[in-house]
Amino acid sequence: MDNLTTNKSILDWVADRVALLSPDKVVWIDGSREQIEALKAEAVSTGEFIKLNEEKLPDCYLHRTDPSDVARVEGRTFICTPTREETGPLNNWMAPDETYELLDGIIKDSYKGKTMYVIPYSMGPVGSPFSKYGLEVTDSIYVVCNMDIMTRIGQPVLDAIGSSEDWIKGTHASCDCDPEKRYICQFPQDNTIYSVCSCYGGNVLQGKKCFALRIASYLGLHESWQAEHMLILGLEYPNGDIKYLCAAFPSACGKTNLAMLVPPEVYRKKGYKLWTVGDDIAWIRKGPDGRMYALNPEYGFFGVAPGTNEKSNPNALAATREGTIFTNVALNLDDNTIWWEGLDNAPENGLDWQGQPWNGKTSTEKGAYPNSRFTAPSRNCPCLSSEYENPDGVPVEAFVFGGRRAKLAPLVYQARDWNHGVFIGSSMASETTAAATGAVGVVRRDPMAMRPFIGYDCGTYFQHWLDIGKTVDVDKQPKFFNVNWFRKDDEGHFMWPGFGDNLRVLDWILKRCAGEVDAVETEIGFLPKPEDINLEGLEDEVSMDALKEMLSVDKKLWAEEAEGIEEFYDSLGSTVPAELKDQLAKLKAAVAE
Ligand code: GTP
Ligand code: SPV
Ligand code: MN
Repeated sequence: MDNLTTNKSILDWVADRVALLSPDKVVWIDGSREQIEALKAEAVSTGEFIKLNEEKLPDCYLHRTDPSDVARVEGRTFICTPTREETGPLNNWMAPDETYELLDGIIKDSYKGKTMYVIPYSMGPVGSPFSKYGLEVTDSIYVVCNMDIMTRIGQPVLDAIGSSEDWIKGTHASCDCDPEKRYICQFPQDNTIYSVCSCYGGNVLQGKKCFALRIASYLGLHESWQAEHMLILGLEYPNGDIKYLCAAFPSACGKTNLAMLVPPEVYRKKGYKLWTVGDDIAWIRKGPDGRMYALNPEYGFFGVAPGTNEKSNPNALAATREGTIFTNVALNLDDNTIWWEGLDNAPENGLDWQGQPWNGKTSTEKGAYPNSRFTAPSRNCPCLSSEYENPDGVPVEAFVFGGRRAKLAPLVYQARDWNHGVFIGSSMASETTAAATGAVGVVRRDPMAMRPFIGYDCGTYFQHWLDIGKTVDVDKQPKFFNVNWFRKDDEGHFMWPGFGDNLRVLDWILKRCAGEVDAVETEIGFLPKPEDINLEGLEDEVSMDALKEMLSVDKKLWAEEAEGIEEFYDSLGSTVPAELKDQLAKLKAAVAE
């Protein structure tokens, strides 16, 4: 096939990749449907994809990854900068030259007998002032087809790059998928990414975490913008006004669900509507009017499958009914459809996520892996915002942080100002989930839900947040909030119904932004008056007493929390901004008995 570009930097790099990887053949991904269809057919013929029931799930496929390769590997993810200090203490570090040598040694000639696919992709609509471009070479059709859903790919991207040398160089090599040789490496100074010995989404769909967060956060630091692990949603009021907010929750803590929620009936009847702009990543910058604007650089949803159902998230489910790739879910052999925990009617005649015979009625084993995922095109989402492709993004009223905290964190509270908001984000903690390898349910600090994704030093990242605030007029600054849907009672039950009912909290948040409701000032920030959270239609599920408990501040627990934050800041070293230490001192003084 002919090259699709005359860009010398691209052609030289591709030639260099060919020399290193020794593929039998090079295929440029042009973005045509015919090419993608042919690749899917090829993947079906080799067993890499299982074609699902065309009537029930048109153009949908199942893929299983190696059982050792089912989540992001934070322990094997590296930021490779000339000095250790640049990466900060939260990131793993290796020196660039040694790393290239190590990785090139592992992947040398590993494409022998295979095809090298060259994927030009854009993060953000092609041509938007926010957008950035990259190329990923891969030996995996699964990666090509996922990138096709998750990003804008092909000839228009090469045309937009033109003769520029400003694009991200990405190398993916599946090799033998050996976990001991698995490396996910970002080289921010070189605009370079390597994903080696893995085929799991977050490790190898480089547009997502590697580029749109790790590399992009580094670019944002130097270009005065932000790349955040945030959903973007719009709430439409009965009068037609739409207000947008961004929310950062750690992996598998509810971004996709919040971004697509169905308003409770009492709101729907009044004419409230919710619109999805993004479910995982936001690129944020100041607009010409001085307000902050957010854009979703992705083109699809790589969502957690288990728990997604008609009740919890009908919009996500609808998004997966066509053109979707399912990874590590169970297969229903009776009708060749898929299944995961949280759906009704577990198949009796099924295969589990590893392809073993599995009876969903009798088995005590899980059918789907807890971090099984769907890759669904955004256009399928029934509540996709009309502003989704707006090249300028949407104006942001609020930044919302949140995590899984069984105790302590109230349902919602508001920061006093920008710097206090940055303090709240910087000190977030959450229970770990199956989205990354390692123990599940352990509380750890996860600042701004970015712990695994900051492409440089954490203290410097906090400073960047503070610096951005200084560039925005106070009356145009988004307001900061913290939410917690995961508070548990003494019996271990969630106290808040969550999902669609979270709109009740968003309603309060946006009312605060509009100055339409007052609040109670406490030691930790502004809390709602319990009567200002609309419980209409929810009276049977949440009592006023329970709500009051979810909106209370336990000073003793907060004093312990402040100790934990101090320990965390100490572990981050000298770059933690003095402003945030002052915020911590204020909290400590306020909650001291
Ligand atoms: P990543 O894609 O890993 O970044 O995850 P995410 O933040 O998009 O999380 P997602 O919305 O996929 O939710 C993850 C899990 O949390 C699912 O099992 C959901 O069912 C559950 N969940 C989401 N929202 C809520 C909620 O409001 N309450 C409760 N109890 N669980 C929720
Ligand atoms: C996350 O883990 O935050 C995800 C899934 O969104 S992954 O793409 O694997 O990072
Ligand atoms: Mn995520």
